[in-house]
Amino acid sequence: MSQCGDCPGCGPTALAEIPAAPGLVSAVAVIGPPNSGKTTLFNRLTGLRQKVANFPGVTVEQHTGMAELPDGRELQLIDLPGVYSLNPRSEDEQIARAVLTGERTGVAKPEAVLLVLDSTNLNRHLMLAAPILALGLPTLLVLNMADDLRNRHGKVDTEKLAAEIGAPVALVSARSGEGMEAIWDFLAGAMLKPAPKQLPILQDVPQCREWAGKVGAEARYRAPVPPAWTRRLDAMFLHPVAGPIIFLLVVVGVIRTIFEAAAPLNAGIDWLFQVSGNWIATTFPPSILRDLVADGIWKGVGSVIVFLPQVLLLFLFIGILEDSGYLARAALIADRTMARVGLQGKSFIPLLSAYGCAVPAILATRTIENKRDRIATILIAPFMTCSARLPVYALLIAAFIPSRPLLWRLFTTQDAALLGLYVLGFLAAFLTAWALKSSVLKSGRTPFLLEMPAYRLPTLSSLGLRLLDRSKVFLRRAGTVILLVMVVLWVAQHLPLEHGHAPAMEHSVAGMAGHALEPLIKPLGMNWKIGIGLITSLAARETIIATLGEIYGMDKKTQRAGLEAALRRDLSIGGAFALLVFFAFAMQCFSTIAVVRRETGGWKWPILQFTYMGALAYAGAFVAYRLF
Ligand SMILES: Nc1nc2c(ncn2[C@@H]2O[C@H](COP(=O)(O)OP(=O)(O)OP(=O)(O)O)[C@@H](O)[C@H]2O)c(=O)[nH]1
Ligand SMILES: [Mg+2]
Repeated sequence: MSQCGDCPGCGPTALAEIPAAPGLVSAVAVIGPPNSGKTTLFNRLTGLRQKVANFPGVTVEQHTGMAELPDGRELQLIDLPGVYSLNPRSEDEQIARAVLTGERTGVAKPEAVLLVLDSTNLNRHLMLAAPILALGLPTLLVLNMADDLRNRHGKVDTEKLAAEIGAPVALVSARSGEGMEAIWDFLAGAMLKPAPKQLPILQDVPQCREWAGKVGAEARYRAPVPPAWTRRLDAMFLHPVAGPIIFLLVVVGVIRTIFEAAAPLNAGIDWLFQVSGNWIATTFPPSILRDLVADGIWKGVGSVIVFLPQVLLLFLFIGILEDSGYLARAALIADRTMARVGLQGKSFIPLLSAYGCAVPAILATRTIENKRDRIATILIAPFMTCSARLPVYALLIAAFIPSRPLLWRLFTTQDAALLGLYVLGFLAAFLTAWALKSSVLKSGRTPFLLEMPAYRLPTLSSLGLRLLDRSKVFLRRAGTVILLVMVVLWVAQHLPLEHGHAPAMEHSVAGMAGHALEPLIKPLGMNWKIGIGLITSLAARETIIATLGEIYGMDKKTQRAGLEAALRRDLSIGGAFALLVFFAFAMQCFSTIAVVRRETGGWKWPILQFTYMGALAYAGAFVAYRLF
């Protein structure tokens, strides 16, 4: 007589219930291969907004959030980095495994698992099911991207699959919300469980692959055919000659648009700040507070906020590249160039995201398995032109470089200058990488494996949410760090009081600090006012704009001239170039220093990096001043 429980033919026998830990909220892990839609699902279940993008390796750290069940109970969900197996190689995979096994400090050991697989790539993704099911936790197999599977004429029999693996299966689309009821049922412990199944013990990858193929076949899985245009696009983007040319054209197009399209918006915001600043100055009775707000804060912070359109346009382009699936293709063609300096294609994705901000880029290096490659990538990431440099570049270029058409009007001199600064940062990064990788950080070459995501049309809502998030980050910086620096600066400009009045700027505390720095920066063509800006820009790069805005705003001689004109009066063209080069190279960012310390586990690398970048910035600025 057969054991009833072992027979898959008997149908559902029990509920897939998550054991309730006494007094604690149960924790459920969301795990799966990279880019299978785990974070999309996590966001939908928790209502949070963790980063989602269309390339593998977006999540590099666990994130937790609460999901409220229909009966009011709460569950903790843990979104994890993607893994192909439970034999971790890179740091992000190690984190995923440590959370699953309860070894990660500060994170509850999960009592159940949502295993998220991409249903359009099931043959490969099912390989992960064996080791996860072997953990023995209640598991729901979530076959995600149901919409894609259907649209591309693939299919799968979920009941047969459930019987084959002895765990419940749900076919869902995390993006559209289709099929989510099954997941809520599972979380609420109301989902029927198929008969348990004795799974084979699989020792190695070939065995796992064979098992996955067999299970897929039993479940009548038919993989969707990739659409013809996918192949055509790949042939173009991955072409050894056309690929890099297309990439360059994309970059040039992005830079041009940032400069040209943002200008009218900048002017609009500038006007708003001027009108409102005048209103404050004329409406309120004269007082120290009014002066602080009108001259100090409004002019300073306003001169930074003016550049919001540029920064948003940049993030819009990064968003389109990431969501469309093009980024992974660019990484593949970059692999060859990267190999020349001893780095691997995997470093490309963090480096590209450093064009937004170095902090998430340094976190993203966790996907790089080779430790030395990872350190080298961390060390060069802050050379990439981050969005905080963009306002500084835009201001100085607009002030010092007249706009003239170049190359049959495809380009202007201002676009070329901005592109040149991006190239300068890039060259510094690559030469540094080459020097590091051929000396202290030498290592063998790791094969570059990156699963190509499907091409997807970026949705308006996802792009809109990204821009909203970026605007918040930008405005928060302006409203906290920069505002605080402005207040301190304003006070420093008013002390020490002379006969009860603020001293002349030169004799104020701020002026004295600038003067103290002047001998050091005079060889770079910069005066003490720029010196004050350099000091404050240590907190955050764009603070220099606010500082100069405030300094010139309070200076009776330059007050009416506007920031650009005031700068032209104070800096020679050589000095302006020196300042641009200084900003291209220097590591003026506390957050980056802190994150490098955390990720490299000590002070050695961040101190080395800060000193090296500072020395290069000084030398580069010196040369630029002499040349122009
Ligand atoms: N068509 C379709 N796309 C989806 C679905 N779920 C997620 N995506 C897309 O798949 C891509 C990857 O989504 P993520 O949620 O970032 O994937 P992830 O598994 O968290 O990826 P990593 O953190 O890199 O491991 C994004 O472009 C999503 O918009 C879905 O149900 N249907
Ligand atoms: Mg993710």
